[in-house]
Amino acid sequence: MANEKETIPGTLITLVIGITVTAVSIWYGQNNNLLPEQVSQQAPLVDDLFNIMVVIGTALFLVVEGAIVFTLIKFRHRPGDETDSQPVTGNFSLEIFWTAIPAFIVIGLGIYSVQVYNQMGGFDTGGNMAHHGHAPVQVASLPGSNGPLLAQGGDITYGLGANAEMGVRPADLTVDVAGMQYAWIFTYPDSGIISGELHVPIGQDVKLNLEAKDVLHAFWLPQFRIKQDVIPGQQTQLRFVATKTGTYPIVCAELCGSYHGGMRSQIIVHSPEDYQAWLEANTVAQAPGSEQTLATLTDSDRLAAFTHEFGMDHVGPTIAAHTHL
Ligand SMILES: [Cu+2]
Repeated sequence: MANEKETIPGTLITLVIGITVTAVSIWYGQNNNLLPEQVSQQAPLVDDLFNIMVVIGTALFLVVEGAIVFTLIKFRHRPGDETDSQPVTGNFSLEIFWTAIPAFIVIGLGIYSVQVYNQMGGFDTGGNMAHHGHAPVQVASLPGSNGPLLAQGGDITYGLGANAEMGVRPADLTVDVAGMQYAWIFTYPDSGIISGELHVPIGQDVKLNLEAKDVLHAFWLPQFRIKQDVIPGQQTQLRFVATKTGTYPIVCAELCGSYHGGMRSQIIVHSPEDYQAWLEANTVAQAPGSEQTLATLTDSDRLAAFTHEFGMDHVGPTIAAHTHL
């Protein structure tokens, strides 16, 4: 007689909560706006992985925090209740359940992220070096391993390079990047241009060869979703295709000294015509005739242009001490 009042079955409530949590998590995963705009062909690969992690994170947050809030209200101390709570000694099935689910999530995310890394050319960085006059890299496998680990001949390149599809053709544009305390210097081997900013044409396959002059740095293009360590005496690589014209930040992402925070520059993505114009203007400016003027300058004078651009006039002499242009 006491149970005559009709109630909603617990399974139905669980089902509604499950659907709501899933829907909210998927919506937030697609609309989180936590990342800056996408400016490279590689960016969507990284963002899709990130958004899936946000979906899973949101669902976990809602379930865990929801359970805590529900428990706080439902099992709160009521006036006059001096009894002990129920002794709980464990629940084997529940423990299996909450161990297995995170294990599947972590393994799944691991496999997915390796796939993204592979698609961005992380496993085949040196695969296209033969196109640029270097000796072809012979890759050997270590006993017991099933992947290429060591390149014979001492030429090992790390970074994000050409994936299997891009690897068969050389990059459209190659730029050598030197990182030093506290500036980036970009050298264009094809035209001889030296610049404190990175200029690239839109839609072109760009390859960066990175190397540090002094200590460890990291070359980070947040809008392109690529980042690579820059190491003294060891070349690393990045390869990307820009998809949007504009000016975007270049950030050093490795604590490299007292002015690390000021080690910034810019990447300018041009339309093909604008890039051609920049190329011509700078090829003229740095033509052999002007070299004499350049040669009469001291290192500090030559670098003043760069340091001024970065708003770091105070570190000019430091940079000069580390540069051997
Ligand atoms: Cu740095």
